[in-house]
Amino acid sequence: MHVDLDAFYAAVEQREHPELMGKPVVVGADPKQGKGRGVVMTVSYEGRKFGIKSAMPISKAYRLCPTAVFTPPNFPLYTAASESIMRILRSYSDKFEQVSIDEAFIDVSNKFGNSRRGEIESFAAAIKKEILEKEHLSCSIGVASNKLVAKMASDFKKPAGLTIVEPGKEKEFLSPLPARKLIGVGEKTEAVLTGMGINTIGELATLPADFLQKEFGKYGLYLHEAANGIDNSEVEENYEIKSINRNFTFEEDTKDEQLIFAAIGEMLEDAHNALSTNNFCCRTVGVRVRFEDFETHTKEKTLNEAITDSSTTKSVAKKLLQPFLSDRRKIRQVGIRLAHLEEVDKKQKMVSEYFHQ
Ligand code: TTP
Ligand code: MG
Repeated sequence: MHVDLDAFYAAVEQREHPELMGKPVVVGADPKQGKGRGVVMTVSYEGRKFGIKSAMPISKAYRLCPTAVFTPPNFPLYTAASESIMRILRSYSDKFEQVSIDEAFIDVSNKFGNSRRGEIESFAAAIKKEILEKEHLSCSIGVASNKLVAKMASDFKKPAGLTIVEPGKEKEFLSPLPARKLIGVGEKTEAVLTGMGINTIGELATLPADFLQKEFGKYGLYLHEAANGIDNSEVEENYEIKSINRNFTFEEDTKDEQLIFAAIGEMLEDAHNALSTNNFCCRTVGVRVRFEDFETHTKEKTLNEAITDSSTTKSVAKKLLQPFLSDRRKIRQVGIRLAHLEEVDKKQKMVSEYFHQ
């Protein structure tokens, strides 16, 4: 199963600023009345109707729809949303692989038989519902017998789509799609293929493997297998820990500072436990506050020295929280983040291991 969020950055902006709902929203560089440089990172589905696309010059996007809302990216917000979504997805399977900020594979092969369409549909619906309820974001899901086809399937019907490719139907599904849609086929390959009279994945699939290998080398073999719907790669967990995050939603929205600090303190203790079991320390402490109206803010501080104790992170977190506590709104959810993780003094560890042999 491949899950990909819909118009991710733009959807987060719409969520944070409800007045942008239903409008063309372009996330990227400042268009400066059409004279700006830089590119479009993404655009809401409302903006796609005007022909605006990711990676397009921002000046062109402005020409296509000058009345669109143009906004610069707010990465901490996207990262926070991504992290909670990934935590949700991870809970649906033991085998999980995050591919980018807004997409992941989950291996569900042990959960269903071959043709339990109804079960798969309700499983996918449960995932969508949880992401919608907890994060107010929509995603598209593709299900297939392998990762490649699942990823192609999640892209097939967007936004909010669900596409199930039954085992044995992989080639049939891919065949009519344009060759450019195949994962790994970029503009250059597309041009070469067009030159050969190849426009669809189905046409590409008919070219012999050795011919493609001669033309493109090892990548040619990949093209042959991919076009034929073959992919034997496993869903692999990326074990590298980049940060530790915890969130807590209050039973009732609150302004009670003691309650808020207690929640933060508990999460920091928990995060420090996770750190010390892995013999890690951190340099960045972050807090995340979601107000009753769902507006979400993050604040971080990076220190020069490694932090190993929770009393330091607690006092940093307390300071970071102050401006949010004076807001007139109640708080719905608080979160913490420890990042810039480093292994605790490697040398020290080696010495102590040596003496304990
Ligand atoms: P995508 O999943 O490719 O795009 P998307 O989520 O905006 O839209 P879709 O509904 O088609 O999935 O990328 C995820 C995010 O990555 C996107 O919101 C912004 C960012 N991004 C860039 O910054 N530059 C790019 O060229 C692309 C393609 C994406
Ligand atoms: Mg996406």
